[in-house]
Formats: sequence, structure tokens, C-alpha cells
Amino acid sequence: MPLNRAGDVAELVDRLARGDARALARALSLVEAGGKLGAEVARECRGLGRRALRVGITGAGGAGKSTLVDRMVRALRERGERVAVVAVDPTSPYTGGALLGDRIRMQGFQGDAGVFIRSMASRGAAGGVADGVAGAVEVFEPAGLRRVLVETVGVGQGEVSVSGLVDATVLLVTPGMGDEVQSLKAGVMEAADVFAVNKADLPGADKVVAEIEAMQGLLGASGVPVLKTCGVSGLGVAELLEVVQETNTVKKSKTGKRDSRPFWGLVGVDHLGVAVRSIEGVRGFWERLGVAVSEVEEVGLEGVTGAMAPMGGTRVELIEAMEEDSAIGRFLARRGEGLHHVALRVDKLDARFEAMRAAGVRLASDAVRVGAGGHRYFFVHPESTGGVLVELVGL
Ligand SMILES: Nc1nc2c(ncn2[C@@H]2O[C@H](COP(=O)(O)OP(=O)(O)OP(=O)(O)O)[C@@H](O)[C@H]2O)c(=O)[nH]1
Ligand SMILES: [Mg+2]
Repeated sequence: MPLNRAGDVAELVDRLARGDARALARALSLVEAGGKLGAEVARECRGLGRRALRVGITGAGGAGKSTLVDRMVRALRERGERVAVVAVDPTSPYTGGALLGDRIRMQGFQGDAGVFIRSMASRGAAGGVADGVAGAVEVFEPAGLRRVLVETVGVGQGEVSVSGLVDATVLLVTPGMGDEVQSLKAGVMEAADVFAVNKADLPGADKVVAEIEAMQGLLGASGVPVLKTCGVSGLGVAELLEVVQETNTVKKSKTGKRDSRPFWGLVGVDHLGVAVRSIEGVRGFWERLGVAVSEVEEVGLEGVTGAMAPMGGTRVELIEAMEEDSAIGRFLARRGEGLHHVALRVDKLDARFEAMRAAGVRLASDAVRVGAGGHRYFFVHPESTGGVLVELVGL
């Protein structure tokens, strides 16, 4: 498609925001190329708001980054999240990333529209790989890929630093590499929001944890969480995702980092909650549409299970009562199957909760709650919204 007018850029972004994978790929190529059009695409996407959580996974070559990223993607997919992965290869100027795609061992995600993987070779990229990554993470946002994982080799020489582009940086350290911890420079330690002592199945992981904690004490840096992870078994992955989310929230409120970006407070529909008598009973409908419905799992509400049907930039959450005396059980008895709530993703969740309570808005939650997937939310009663139960979900 020749793309040479401002209107074309707007149309391209509109298409990718409606879930068109080819438009997404085209937009990514443009931002990576680093030209004027690419800059326009990035700007247009940025104007659509800020809702993705961007996580950098960094560490020495062979630290197990790709294996761990693969695990993180699986865990996020189980929650119905759509995920983008950017793998930056600092060493292979010739492959252009083609081989990386294989190396990242993510073939298992082929055909899953909820996972988008992009490799970038750091050499030879006009405008530098940092610009390419910066542009790419912008483009994922309107495409509804709300979890962006960026893998980079980040300790030692020739590293590609993306810490300024992400909300949280996870630094992988592995046992059995001798003076690994001693060799971490202060600057590298400071860039980390979370330490993951990876390959925790190998002997010496506890020692590495203790060394990092001691090192933090020496540097006067404290409060950076240190976790043990294992990409092979999946140990610590759920906890890592939780800590990343939490770290980001803390960082955000401390630095106001996100507020410095162009941002519309209310950034859109997160999902539609549909109360059904049986998730299995309606699964077929969605699957016939070509929508992958997740496994059934616990959701935030008590006595209730749910499954996510992700599509375009949003999802339908199918919710089923496990007990008659649960929010959904009572809803089904009173109203029958149907739309139960509309969930909107917003910034400043806590402040909004307080402000609404102070303004006398009828809330259906007594506090901001934490859901099974680690997301934070509260409900607003239909009486205050024009008849629809509204769930507000934090970014
Ligand atoms: N024992 C153990 N081995 C692991 C673990 N995770 C990865 N490995 C192994 O470590 C090697 C490197 O894994 P990768 O995931 O490719 O590491 P990486 O950091 O992405 O490597 P580069 O992208 O080349 O820097 C592979 O042989 C993996 O099988 C783990 O948790 N435990
Ligand atoms: Mg790798």
C-alpha cells in the first residue's frame, strides 16, 4: 500500500486499532525504518493513549531470558492478556532477526492472534535499535497488545539499554557464573526494578540472592525485589509478573513517569462481562467466530469462574456462577443470562475511587480490590451509571 499522505497514516493506525494484523506489521516496519512516516505513525499511535505495561527482560547472554519470556507469555495468555514480544539481538548483523524468531523458541504461539513477536537486529537499523523499539512499543498500544516484553542482552559491553523505554526492567542473574554479582556495575544495578535470580534449579541460587541483597546494602540501594525464577519449570513466573506490576505502580506514583506522556484518563473498554449459565455451553459460538476462548479460571468475584474471549482490542469475559449465592448466581436468578458489566481501563484508579466515593457515586465495591490475575479494580453501581454495572480496572 503506498503510504504518502497524513490521511493514510491515520487510516493505517485505525486499521491496526481494529485488530488488522497486516496493518500492525506494516506500521511496525515503518517505525523501525525510522523515517518521517514512521515518526508520524508513532505519533498517531501515541495520541491514542497509554495503557500497555512494558517490561524489559535483560541479562547476560544465555541467562535464560528467552526461556523466561516464553513462560511469561504463557502465563499472560492464560489470563487472556494479549502480549507483544520484542527481541533485540545485539550481535547478529546479518540475520536481521530471522534466526532470532527461531531461537526464541516461541513457535508454540504461531496461530495465536493474542501473541505478536518481533525480532530486531540492533546493527544496521537506521535510527538505531532504541528508536525502533521505542516506536514498536507505541504501535502495540492501539493494537490492544497490553503487555509488551522487550528482551535485550543487558549486562556487559555493547548492550542495548531499553530501561528508559519500559515501565519496569527485570535483570536476570544466574548462579554458577562465578563473580556474576560482583561484576554488576552500579549503573546496571540501578537500572533494575526487579532482580530475577534465574535458573534457580541450579545450585547456588540462594547464595546469589544473598549476594544481591548484600550488594544493594553496600550501594545504599534498597527495596528492589529479588526473586528466584526458573524458566524451565516456570517457578516464580507468576510472582515475577505480580511484582513487575506492583513495581510499576509504585514507580509511577513516585515519579509520575506515565503522567508525562500524552494520555487520556479513560483509555477504553477493557472487556465486556457476560453472565452465562455455562461457559462450555457458549464456548462453541465464540470458537466458530475464530475467537480463542481461554481456559476457565477463577476471577476476582467470589464463587465465580470466568473465561476470556480476546478479540480486536478488547475481550469478552464469560462468567459463570459456582454458587447460587454469588454475585453472578444472584444476577442469573434475577435477570437471566446477559450483559453483566462493562469494564473500562483507567488511570489513577485509587484517586478515582476516593473521588467518586466523596462525590456520592454509588459504588458496588467497598475498596479497590485485587483480582486473580493481579489486576486492580472496583465496581460502580448501575444506579450511578445509567443502568450498567461498570467495572473500573487500573492500568
Ligand atoms: N537449568 C536451567 N537452564 C535454563 C533455564 N532457562 C534457560 N536455560 C538454558 O539456558 C540456555 C540459554 O537459554 P535462553 O533462554 O536462550 O537464554 P537467553 O538469555 O535468551 O540467551 P541469549 O538470547 O542468547 O542471550 C539454554 O540452553 C536453556 O535451555 C533454567 O531456568 N534453568
Ligand atoms: Mg534470547
